[in-house]
Amino acid sequence: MSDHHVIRDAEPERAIVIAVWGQGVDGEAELDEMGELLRTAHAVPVGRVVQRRTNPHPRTYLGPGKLDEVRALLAQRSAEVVVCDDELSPQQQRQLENLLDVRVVDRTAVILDIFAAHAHSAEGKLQVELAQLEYALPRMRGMWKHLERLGGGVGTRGPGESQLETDRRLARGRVALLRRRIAETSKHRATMRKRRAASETPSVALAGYTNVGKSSLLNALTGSDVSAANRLFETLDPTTRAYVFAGRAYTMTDTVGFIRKLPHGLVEAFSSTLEETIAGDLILHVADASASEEDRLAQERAVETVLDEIGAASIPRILVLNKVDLLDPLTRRRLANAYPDAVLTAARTGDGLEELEAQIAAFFATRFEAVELLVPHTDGGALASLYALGAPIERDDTPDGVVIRAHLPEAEARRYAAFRTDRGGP
Ligand SMILES: Nc1nc2c(ncn2[C@@H]2O[C@H](COP(=O)(O)OP(=O)(O)OP(=O)(O)O)[C@@H](O)[C@H]2O)c(=O)[nH]1
Ligand SMILES: [Mg+2]
Repeated sequence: MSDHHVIRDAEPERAIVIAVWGQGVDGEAELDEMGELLRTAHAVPVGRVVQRRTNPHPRTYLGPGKLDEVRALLAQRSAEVVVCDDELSPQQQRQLENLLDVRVVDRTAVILDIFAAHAHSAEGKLQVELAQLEYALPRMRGMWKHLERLGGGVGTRGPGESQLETDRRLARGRVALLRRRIAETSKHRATMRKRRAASETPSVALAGYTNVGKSSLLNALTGSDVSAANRLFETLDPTTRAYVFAGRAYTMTDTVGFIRKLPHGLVEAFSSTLEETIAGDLILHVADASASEEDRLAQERAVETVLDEIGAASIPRILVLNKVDLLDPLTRRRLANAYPDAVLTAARTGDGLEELEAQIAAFFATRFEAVELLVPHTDGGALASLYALGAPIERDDTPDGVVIRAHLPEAEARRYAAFRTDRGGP
């Protein structure tokens, strides 16, 4: 698949970005984002060619006149690759490469490359490889062009063609293997999650567009040290942290960020991780308060689309507008007025974090009960399982037994009803 790769160790590659905008569409922000993607993939955008038309040209993406423009710009800017802001059909990509005589890469390939470079866990790597193979399969071709010519005649299969068939078969076999492996790891994770769910520790998931500050919020709230950087898709592997606030234990999960036109193959490959990590009790939808309104809304829509796709649409959520430290007071007040239910935060300065914690606590408040228990010394099992819940416990050893004060999830509180001293038994 090396012919789709943008990432190079040496000098960043110089790229001309091409895009098609429908009537009345302003894709400036999206093209800026493409620039960010390219920089993350160690390439530099050195020019752009945009065509206004209702739909991309079916065979060549851009029309013939615009292709001349691209050709001229390639030479003028000494660019060596053309990057398309949309996913190209295999035919479009092939045509463009033939007509322009340079490598042509589409948005999906760029995102796949970044994912490949940022995947650390074994499962993340498998998922990216799966998405890459699915993407490459219909695009496999051309490596044996010189042999293809030997085939020629009607009904004959040249050696080039049969080699391609072999390669495709190998790739399909690998796809099947990857799917099985991913299914196995995700089964294991599902077991872990069930264990967590059984403890009824409330779980909070961070979701949102890439680079909005999800990992920074996780770090600020839980005192962790998850990698946060001004790069797109810094986080790929989900991280779950235990977290105690106002005497209650929670888990908080940070996972991959979303982006407009997130390649479907990636969503599919990552769906098991996403479903399990996002399927918490509460989603914090984190958005960038410092983005323009239009941009932010487009980003929020992209996030909602993916949440929908992975079946998380019905999970309650709190909108968190992060990076408010970048706003002037007036804009900040306007935002607060426009989104009365949202929490304004700045992970960087700690601003608004208390308010966020209070909102999370309020959301779960109905699900917790303050209990006082007297557990007989003979009942070590009950004590052990109480501790296993992970909730902070106040403990007092008395001659009659162990006195416990804790906030327990309602279901757990019921389970220990027989030990309760703060109100009648069952
Ligand atoms: N000014 C400002 N910058 C912030 C804030 N929170 C995060 N950042 C910066 O935004 C960039 C992205 O932060 P991350 O926490 O990595 O964002 P993320 O949402 O986890 O990003 P991905 O993992 O790539 O999806 C980093 O450079 C952070 O330092 C904030 O409240 N204010
Ligand atoms: Mg992150």
